[in-house]
Amino acid sequence: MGRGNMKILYMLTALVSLWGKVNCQCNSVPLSLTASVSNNAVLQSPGYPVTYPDNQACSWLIDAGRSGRHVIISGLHIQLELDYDYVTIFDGNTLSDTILERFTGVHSGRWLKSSGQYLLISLVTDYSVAAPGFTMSYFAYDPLSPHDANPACGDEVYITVGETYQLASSDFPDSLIQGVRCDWTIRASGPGRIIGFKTLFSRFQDSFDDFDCHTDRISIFDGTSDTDTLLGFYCDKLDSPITRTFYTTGHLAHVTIQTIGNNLDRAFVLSYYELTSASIPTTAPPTTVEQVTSICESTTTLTIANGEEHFITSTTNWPLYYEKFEPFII
Ligand SMILES: [Ca+2]
Repeated sequence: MGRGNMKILYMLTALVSLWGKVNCQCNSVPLSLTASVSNNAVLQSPGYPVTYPDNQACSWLIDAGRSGRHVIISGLHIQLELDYDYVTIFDGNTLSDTILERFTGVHSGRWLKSSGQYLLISLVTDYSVAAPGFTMSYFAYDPLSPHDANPACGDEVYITVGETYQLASSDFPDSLIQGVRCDWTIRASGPGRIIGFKTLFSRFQDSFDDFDCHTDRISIFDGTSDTDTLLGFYCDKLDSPITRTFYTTGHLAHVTIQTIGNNLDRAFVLSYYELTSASIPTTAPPTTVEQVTSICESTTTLTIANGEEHFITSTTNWPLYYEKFEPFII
């Protein structure tokens, strides 16, 4: 029986057994969400990752907070009943605004940027056959405030307490070109202050095996040059779940970006801010990342210390498809 015939069978079943039954969990008014300039938030469809309900017309309005900012969606994974259930993303705050994308079926690892302050997301499902739905991360990209998020290579950036700053790849979200090398020095307001960094968006799909960032990477140094202590680096592939936070020991930081890999699709947004060492969260993520590879059907013991944050993914390819295992028979 073909997929279409299966759907007709479901339709008949629904008509016979569920006539008049509407399981509506969504409000017709969009749920308002505010995107942060300092953190990613996660939005998921009702019931995710099991199944969404039938007969839904849900919508979510994401506000970047003010004019000049943009809503960035990343890590968008969608599993919908093909051709019958839809996610539509509008470039504005009404259902009559321009459609950025309309999804049905399965999509993985997508990202989108609003042209203005708002992004409206709509989920419409019909009366039978459900699927997991969608999950995505979102934040507000502010290219101008408090400072230019794209300072010229070699610039010194002065920051003050109480603001969140962003540093983005040039022409974000367009891709960086190969062979870029840029350095920036960031100065907090004075001794006794430190600087915290984290990634909001990182698209470095250079190599699935490049977990150590040998090619494209953003590096954070504890001082004013790349000869100072390396605090850590970011080279996360599209949709990496790993968002590490690095803290300087003093009020100076040096950031470098290098792109020498062959991949043409790379971009990033960092957020950073000034704080005192006493205000570092006690649950700060680790400043190094250890990759543990386990073999299926064996058990791996992982040890974590108090305050550490670890991530488990299915494979190093995550969130792309895992590799097919072929039994080897002689
Ligand atoms: Ca459906």
